[in-house]
Amino acid sequence: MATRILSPLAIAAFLCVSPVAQAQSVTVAFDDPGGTYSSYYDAISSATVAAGRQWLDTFESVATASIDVLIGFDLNIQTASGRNIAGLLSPSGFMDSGAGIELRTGTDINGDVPDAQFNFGVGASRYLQDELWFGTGDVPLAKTDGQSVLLHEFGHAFGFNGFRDYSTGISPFGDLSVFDSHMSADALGQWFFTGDTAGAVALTAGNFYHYNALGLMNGVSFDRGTQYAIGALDRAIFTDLGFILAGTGGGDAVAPIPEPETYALLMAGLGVVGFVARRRGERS
Ligand SMILES: [Ca+2]
Ligand SMILES: [Zn+2]
Repeated sequence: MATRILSPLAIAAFLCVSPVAQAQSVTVAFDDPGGTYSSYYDAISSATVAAGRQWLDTFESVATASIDVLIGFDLNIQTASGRNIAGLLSPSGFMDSGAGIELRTGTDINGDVPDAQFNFGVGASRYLQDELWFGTGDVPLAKTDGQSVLLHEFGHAFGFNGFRDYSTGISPFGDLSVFDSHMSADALGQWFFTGDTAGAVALTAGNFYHYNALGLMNGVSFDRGTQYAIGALDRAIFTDLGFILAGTGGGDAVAPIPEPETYALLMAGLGVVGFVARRRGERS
């Protein structure tokens, strides 16, 4: 398992005089035996750090937060996949994201093991090679913005994930993520995320760790030529998940009892995201 560690890319390397000035960071490592896709490392690293930084900047996050991402390349997926590596049961008994816990508290529940893993499809679809665009400035109309895809993946790693079966809505092993704990279905089988801040938000049928409204975490359409951002609805939902908006104060909150969680997502179709669980366990 050749995991090549690129030099950690500090995302906020403040040369601060403050005695508590430790740089938050997003680090990127590659699982790429033989370095087959090494020509993409720089572009992917920059985009991953930039995307992760947007999450760290949006919510109250501690100076010691270091979100460590492992990037892989998968011949068998059409687009991209991602998973959160570790979870922790919250005091209320719901599985909380290790990546989210580290953002908020600096506690790294799985030590040196990466906190999130994102894979890019490199097989027949040539998603990485032909579809994604990495760069700054305007996204070409015929391309999907790689940084936006990574921003979306971070959204799953930090909170849009859970264990419910897409067809039944039931968690097969009884585990519920924090996101799951906010979910309910109406009499017609439409699922909603409900929270004090976000209100009732319709989730995407068959793909319900996404919403139907326009925005970064929508499960309906991920448009080419578009740069996505963390929007008001995303901020509201994350507030309901226990995150605190940057600049509004707040403290740390952690919880005990580690337990593994995994999820995977698969985007299918041109300009359309369809996410499919690839592993037993947490879905996104
Ligand atoms: Ca870790
Ligand atoms: Zn998604």
